[in-house]
Amino acid sequence: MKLFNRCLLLLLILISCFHSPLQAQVQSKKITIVTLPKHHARISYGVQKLTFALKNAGYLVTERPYKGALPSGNTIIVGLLTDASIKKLAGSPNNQPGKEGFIISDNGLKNKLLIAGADNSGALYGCLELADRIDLNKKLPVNINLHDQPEMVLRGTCIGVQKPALLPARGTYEYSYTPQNFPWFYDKVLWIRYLDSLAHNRMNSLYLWNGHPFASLVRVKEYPYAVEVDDATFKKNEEIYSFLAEEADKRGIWLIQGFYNIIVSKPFAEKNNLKTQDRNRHIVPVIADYTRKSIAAFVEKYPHVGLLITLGEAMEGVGQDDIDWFTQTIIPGVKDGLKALGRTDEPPIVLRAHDTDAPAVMKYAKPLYHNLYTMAKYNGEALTTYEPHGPWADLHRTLSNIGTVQIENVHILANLEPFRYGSADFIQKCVQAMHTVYGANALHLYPQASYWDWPYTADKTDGKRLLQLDRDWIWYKAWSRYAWDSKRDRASEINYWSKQLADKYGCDQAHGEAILKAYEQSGNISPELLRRFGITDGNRQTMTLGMLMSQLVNPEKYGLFSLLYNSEGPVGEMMSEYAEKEWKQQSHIGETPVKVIDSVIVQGEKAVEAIDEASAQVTKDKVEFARLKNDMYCYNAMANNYAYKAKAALWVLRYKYSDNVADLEKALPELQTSLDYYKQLVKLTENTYLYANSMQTKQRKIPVGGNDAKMKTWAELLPVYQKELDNFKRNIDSLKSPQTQQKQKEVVVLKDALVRFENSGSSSYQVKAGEVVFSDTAAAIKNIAKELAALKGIKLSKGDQQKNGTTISFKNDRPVKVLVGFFNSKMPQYLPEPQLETDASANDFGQADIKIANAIQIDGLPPVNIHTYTFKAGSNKLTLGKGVALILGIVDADANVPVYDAGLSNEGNIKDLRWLFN
Ligand code: GTR
Repeated sequence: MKLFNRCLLLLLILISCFHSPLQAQVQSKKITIVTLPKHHARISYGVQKLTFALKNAGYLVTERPYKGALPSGNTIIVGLLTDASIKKLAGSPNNQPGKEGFIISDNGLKNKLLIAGADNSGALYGCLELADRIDLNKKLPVNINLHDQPEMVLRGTCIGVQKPALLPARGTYEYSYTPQNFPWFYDKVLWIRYLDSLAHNRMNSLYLWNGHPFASLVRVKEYPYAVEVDDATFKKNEEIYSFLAEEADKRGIWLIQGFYNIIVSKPFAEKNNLKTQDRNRHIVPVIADYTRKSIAAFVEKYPHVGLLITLGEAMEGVGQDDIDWFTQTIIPGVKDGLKALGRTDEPPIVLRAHDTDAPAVMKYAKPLYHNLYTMAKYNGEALTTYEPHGPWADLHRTLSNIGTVQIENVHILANLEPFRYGSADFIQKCVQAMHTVYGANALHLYPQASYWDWPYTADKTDGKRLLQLDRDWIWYKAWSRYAWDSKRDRASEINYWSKQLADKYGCDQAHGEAILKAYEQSGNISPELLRRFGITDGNRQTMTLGMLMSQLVNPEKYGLFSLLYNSEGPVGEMMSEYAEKEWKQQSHIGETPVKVIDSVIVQGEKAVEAIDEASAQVTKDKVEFARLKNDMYCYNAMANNYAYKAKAALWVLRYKYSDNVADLEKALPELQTSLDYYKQLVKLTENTYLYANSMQTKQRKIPVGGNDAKMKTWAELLPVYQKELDNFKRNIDSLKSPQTQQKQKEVVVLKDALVRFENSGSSSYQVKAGEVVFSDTAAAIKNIAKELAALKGIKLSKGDQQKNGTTISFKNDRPVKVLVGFFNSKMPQYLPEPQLETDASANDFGQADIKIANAIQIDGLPPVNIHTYTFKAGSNKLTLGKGVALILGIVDADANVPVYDAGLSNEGNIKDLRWLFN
């Protein structure tokens, strides 16, 4: 008992010793947040976040409305500069913050701190800024007088309401909003997490991408049958969409719905006997009426949601139709909606410069509507450079100069998928280039990887799949940080990011900096590789899966996308140019392939070194760190795989001039080394990744076709690369020994299939030298690839093709392929070859690739490349857009149309080296 009493006494003494300071501490940590009555939901949201941060730092927080006087204790006042009482407290700041700006100041305010926003978003950002500072230092800042505002006016991300594969019997981008298609779309908790993260990054816009969202979201009185979801889903959609728009608005985020033209819903198409989308369709009145009314209904129902318009892909190419559609259907649709609401303000409309002549469209649209924005892809569908130039930069500048705001679209990152990317340095320089080179002032950001698979990443995990939102935090954070302010000083940025990384992985600042270094070294690898060796900036190429030798030595045979080289990198040389100059002993210009070979090898090594250095010090989030580390090893293996392959390719390109087999022999060990690195990549990814690319349709072509979600892992591709090496060895051997020299391959002579033509008036001609190819000109064949010489072509009028396009109707009992000759020229009179970068349907008939290149020589005309269009048995129609092309015959679908270069061109023969690897 005595002992108990003694203990109790001791305890009481101890308590009393600590009591007074503790009480004092609590006292000084009491704080009141005062807000003006009837404030906007954004301010409530900001105050809520601020309260949370204060409480976390140990403050006792109370909130109360302003009633004429301020409390005597520690107080934070949150309001708008437009309010007289707030303005008074702010004094008369000489630099009043602009749109979305704020002041945080305790200047001359004793125990008061003021957060004054230029507008509701500004007040929100002021609260978030203060909350961040409290989080960092665990206390309220003192002697603060901060004025800030964002540099870019729109800062947004996008989410694809789309899937990795097409739905049965549906076209590209055709996904209705249903819980079956998109379970995540109905997950409110996930939305809140995502919106919170956007707000935390000070993003103010969120774009939803879909082909035709209207039939999932609105009913049009005149077209009730167009809705393509059942009643229960429709209700759910209304509910979740309103929730999303409202929650976004609370966070200062403007929701924007994207759509493609001209796509209609399936029930609408069926009822009106139309296709849901048709690249070659002109404007049809009933579709125009339906679309206009759908847009009006949408604007009426969701007046605070903006619209993002793609005037292309599913609409007859660039031209008057685009202008008419925008000015006579879309803008009037928005205006109808506003009129029905009695509104006179104009919600913003964003016009994408994709597959359309945006400057021309804007010229006609501007007088009709005032709140217009433009948007164009920053580096195509990839991340390649912060030194853009050339014609693509010209387009951006033209759009910026219109006087409306130009938004930079960091589109699908086809060369970054699926590895982690977080080079703050590269990203900052890109945002700077957006301003200085392009004259733009807004950002639209795609997910770093797995766009088509939102919300998941490609990581293979034991349990739950990772979310992009979590995994790619640094991607979102870096772009939005520089969208807010691109001019931040580099030395402080290194500190900032090192601290972020040190906190995330529980290591000291120095090791945080090592992690940053790994990100930044690896961050140059994919951009450099694609811009120097790639075929395209489009997502038809998955760069991390590697490239075939034939693609490196003859990229022009794979639909080389010239913008990649003339715009989307620093000035430099392609491999073929480099090889030619070397052979001719001419001097080189700018970034050469050899420079990139050397630089990616070094960067791969440094990235691995840096991540290894950090490795031992990591104490937090170890599993994620291990994944990041593995990615650095992947970057290194990929860099070397490409570098050694490019070295091999340069020897092969030299052989083009030297005809010396010794050059090919020098390529062999380089190719072997490249394959060894690829095998490393297979090992590193086998258990860590589900796929390399999230678009898993036949639209994927490079390195090989991605039909039916195949060929999407490194392991699947390995046999292909092994085979190209074996073939190369064999072909070198056969070149070396004349006895075993390749036998001249038998020439396949293609034969006409049995087909009944239903076009009236068209005549045929024998496809051979001397024959005239058009009904209205004298142009005649001079030389023709031997395979084609037995076919009958269809003689068409060149003039008519230019004016109206080409349609061939026929009946066939067995599947067939139509051989179409495209003139290899960018001149507007010629029909452009199928191009997946601007037309996602460009491989619907298997027509994307060139089969026989330079197949026909006609005096005065460009060389002709043959593509084939496959049709099932039945009544068929081949529809081509406006422009001159040749229909060279129809053969059985299983006929073997060889893939090669016949070299028949008025400019002389072009050497094709692809056979070396076949
Ligand atoms: C296409 C690309 C699509 C889509 C489209 C666009 O060429 O393949 O995935 O991104 O461009 O820009 O809308």
